[in-house]
Amino acid sequence: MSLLNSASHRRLNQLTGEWVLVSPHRTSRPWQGQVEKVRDAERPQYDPCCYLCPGNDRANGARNPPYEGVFAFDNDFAALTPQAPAAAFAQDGLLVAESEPGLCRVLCFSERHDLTLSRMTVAEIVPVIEAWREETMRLGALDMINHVQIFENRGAAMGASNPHPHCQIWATHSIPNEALKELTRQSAYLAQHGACLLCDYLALEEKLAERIVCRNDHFVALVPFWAIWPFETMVLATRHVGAFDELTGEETRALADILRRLTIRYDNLFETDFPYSMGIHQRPTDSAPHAGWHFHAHFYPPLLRSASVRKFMVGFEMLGEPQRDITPEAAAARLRDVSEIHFLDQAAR
Ligand code: H2U
Ligand code: ZN
Repeated sequence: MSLLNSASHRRLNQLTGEWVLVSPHRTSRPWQGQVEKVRDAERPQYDPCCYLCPGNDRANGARNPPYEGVFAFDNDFAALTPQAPAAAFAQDGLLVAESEPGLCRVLCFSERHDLTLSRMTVAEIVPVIEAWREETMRLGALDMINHVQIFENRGAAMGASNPHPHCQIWATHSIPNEALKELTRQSAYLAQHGACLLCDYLALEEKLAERIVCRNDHFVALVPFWAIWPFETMVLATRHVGAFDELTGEETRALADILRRLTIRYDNLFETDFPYSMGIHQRPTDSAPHAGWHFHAHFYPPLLRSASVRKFMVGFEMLGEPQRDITPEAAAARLRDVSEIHFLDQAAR
């Protein structure tokens, strides 16, 4: 028994500098809650009431074209507006605000209402990644934009308003909190060690092989040593790249492959449409070199024990710091153990 699998301990998140409390001994406590499998209703390929399906009207009156494949548009209810006046507000040094111009986009992955990344082929996911690259480059080139955040909320449990496969893109003037923490830590590591934090971390994880879920020639999916959510994962490029514009065609296909395989494993874990918030962290677009930035994605899924039992970030987590019971090593083993053939395809066999 080592510290890491027996007694309460804290682990340092090297990317953010924040700690997570791990309580491996609690996984043996009794559980009398629900454990049933829960599946969303079968979805049609086209839903006449869906505001993201081709040819349908959106909530503000615009109409989607009869698109096939990917389709991007300006969010009709954008959280950021480009016209925000350049102004700052401060009162007695305590009430501080600043303007935040930006743009919000919505990107549909497919015309098919019933698909998810886990049900799409590599050939179908590649255009999604190409659209992520184009959106990043176009938005990032704007003077007012210094950071582009791509994220997908999947499932009602994570606040997705619509099951049609889509993500959001928020381009902001400022570098938001999470990216700024990672930027600070990665830059400091480079200055101190003359090497990339995530290159070094990945090399260590590959040597230990304990937290790796799956990999291909260009990407690795692993449960980070400092994961907060029970089945949290990170997808890391094996080469030191900072953003989409540096990915080769082969790396783009490899990213599509790893996203597909990881999301299949997630769906298979509890035989459900596995909810998560997922996002890509790439180098800020403020035109500084940010040589320490290493391209990666995070998956934050809320589920803990079954399709219906989720983890809540409440109590100590809200007032103290995040806490987990199942260790990252045990979570990685669970994800490694499930098949890469989607359970719906297994049933069809
Ligand atoms: P989420 O499922 O992650 O909420 O993303 C859907 C986005 O789509 C959401 O931000 C936008 C919402 O503002 N939207 C439109 O832009 N037009 C619509 O007609 C409905 C929803
Ligand atoms: Zn739809």
